[in-house]
Amino acid sequence: MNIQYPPTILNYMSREDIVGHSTAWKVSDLGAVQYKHNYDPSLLAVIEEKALKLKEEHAFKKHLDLTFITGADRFIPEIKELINDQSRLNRVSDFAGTKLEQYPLSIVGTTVTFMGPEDGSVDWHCDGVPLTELIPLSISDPIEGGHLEIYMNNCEVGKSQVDEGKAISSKDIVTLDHREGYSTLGHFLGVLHRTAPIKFGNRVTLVMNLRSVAKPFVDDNRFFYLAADNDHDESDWIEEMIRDVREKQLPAYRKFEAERMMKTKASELSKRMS
Ligand SMILES: O=C(O)CCC(=O)C(=O)O
Ligand SMILES: [Fe+2]
Repeated sequence: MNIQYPPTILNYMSREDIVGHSTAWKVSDLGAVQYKHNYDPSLLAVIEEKALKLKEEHAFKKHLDLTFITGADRFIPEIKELINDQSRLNRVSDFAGTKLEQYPLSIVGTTVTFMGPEDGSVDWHCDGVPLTELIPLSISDPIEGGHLEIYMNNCEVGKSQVDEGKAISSKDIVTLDHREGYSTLGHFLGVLHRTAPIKFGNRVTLVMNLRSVAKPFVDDNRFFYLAADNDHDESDWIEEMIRDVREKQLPAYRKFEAERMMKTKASELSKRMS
């Protein structure tokens, strides 16, 4: 693959720029970054072509007014090329300032979303996954709507407003226009966002989800998100989750805690000695 460094950055926002205050439940200080990617256009075209063929049978619209194929790499093996692209992982990790890995749960590791007047877009939500890379596969020209809207305040404040049927004021929103050839990497855990409803046109997007290698336990995929958004046999995805907790999340958490305690003890000792 043809690696382009440094990538052209269209937009960059820190997490604090977006939320307006520091947060504790996070894996990175990145908010969102939109940059020119270097993925093979013919690979993306094949992924889109296959996704459109699969749409009828495998895309569904359930939660949040979004039509999408969950666990898209189960049906479109070409997506695995991007999952396994080490230069991609290095780049997103550089942006996040911490090592990232592919999100492991097969139902939400990768998705393909279809947005338009009939397909819907995606309503206000905070992501369950820690980070997401949005790779536009096609954006119609013209398109009316379909840009990303990010709420610039605490997620709970905005979400409760939405749930009470109140509109989010435009002065509290920052927008980001998707562009073909440009990825958006968002750390949208605890960050309220949506796609502006599409009045005309459509967009197809490959969504590749990520998490922190050091802190895989920082995750907001609550049971109802996973239950709402998947077509797997229940015992399979629950088993997959249990396995991940046992084999990855818990050991990482124990290691993190042990290191934190060592650091606390070392700093107490150095205070006592000085
Ligand atoms: O494609 C977009 O503009 C946002 C999609 C999104 O928020 C999501 O898939 O969780
Ligand atoms: Fe999202």
